[in-house]
Amino acid sequence: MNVDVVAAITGSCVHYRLELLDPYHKMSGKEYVLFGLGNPLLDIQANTGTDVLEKYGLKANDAILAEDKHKPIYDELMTKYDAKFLAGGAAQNAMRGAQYVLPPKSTVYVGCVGKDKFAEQLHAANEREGLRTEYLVDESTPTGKCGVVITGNNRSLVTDLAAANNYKLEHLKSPEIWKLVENAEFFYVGGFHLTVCVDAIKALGEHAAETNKTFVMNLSAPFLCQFFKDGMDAVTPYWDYILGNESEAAAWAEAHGLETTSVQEIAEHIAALPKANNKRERTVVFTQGAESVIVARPGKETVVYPVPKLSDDEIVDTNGAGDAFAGAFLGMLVKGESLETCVEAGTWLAQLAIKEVGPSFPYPKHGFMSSKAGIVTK
Ligand code: 26A
Ligand code: 26A
Repeated sequence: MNVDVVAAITGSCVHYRLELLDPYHKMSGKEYVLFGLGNPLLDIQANTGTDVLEKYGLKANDAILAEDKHKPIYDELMTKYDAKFLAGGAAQNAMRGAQYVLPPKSTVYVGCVGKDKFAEQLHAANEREGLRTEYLVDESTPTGKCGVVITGNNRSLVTDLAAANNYKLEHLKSPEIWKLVENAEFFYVGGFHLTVCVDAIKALGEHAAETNKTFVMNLSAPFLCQFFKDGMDAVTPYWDYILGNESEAAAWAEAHGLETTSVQEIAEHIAALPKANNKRERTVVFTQGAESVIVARPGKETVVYPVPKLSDDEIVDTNGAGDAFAGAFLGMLVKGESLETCVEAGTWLAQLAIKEVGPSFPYPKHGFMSSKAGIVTK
């Protein structure tokens, strides 16, 4: 049957028909519509016993910057635990995730790497998955790395930023890169970048607010709310969407003297904070691992989205689950889908990533089938 006839019969198929004719109809096929900024890192990931956590004083589920006492962990993971080398960096993972659900040439990512084999591996992963890479290259510093200690369903991240720490506003403002910024309609910045270059985050936030584009950030890790609070507060007015998880929400509340541990109340509080661009309301999205996803918007009732159960034997590891959620959420946002579909796709891709080793997605690609709107990606 002709798709137009199907559409005429049932209104719910109108959406499906548009997707078939032009899967990118809401952005009219514009290229590189989503621009990302973050810390490009190579993950050195191994399954270990809890003894490694104890030895290095790590929590089972956390992300920290490596101090000198942590530095031997990378060699230890490689020599004692048969570690795998995987493309990582939280925002970079999310951008690959967004590209997973978007048409080719939708995403572009910047950050700083060295001139070495690790950088080549990151570049190759991005190219394979269709994420355009525009790295600043610091030839005198090695590419950053993240030790990923997997114990059961937990992951502990220990990061030596190295070159990733040397990202500069000048790179973002260079004519070639700024042209990409001006072309983009959506921006995604990892909260982790607050440790590197707040000025670059501000420049993107200001541009988005002035031109009424969409600016999305992720809280990324509890320590950022604690130790990088000033930088975070300085960019908070730019947040159109802020993503995070339950432990980051709790850390935000503690750092801001909020006397509640309710993830919903914290989300509602953040949603109501002042904004730079009042043409867009803020949306706060907090994931909670296996528990429901909480979405708050000012003046609206908070929505709680259930998360399908995963059995233990389906879980390979949870490294990159939150990034995958952010990635598909962003992808659907770019496609102009409803908030409900954004959350549903986020959950779907997070659970696909959980079934892969590290922050990776299955290939050949799986298509996302929204429960409400028919097939959204192929
Ligand atoms: C500044 N820090 C600590 C970091 C990171 C980071 N990405 C950027 N900056 N610490 C860990 N990651 C990445 O988080 C992903 C999982 O969400 C890891 O590389 C890992 O792939
Ligand atoms: C750890 N367990 C049992 C989990 C999950 C999970 N979904 C089911 N079981 N841990 C994480 N997720 C998914 O990843 C997103 C980001 O953490 C959820 O969809 C969660 O919102």
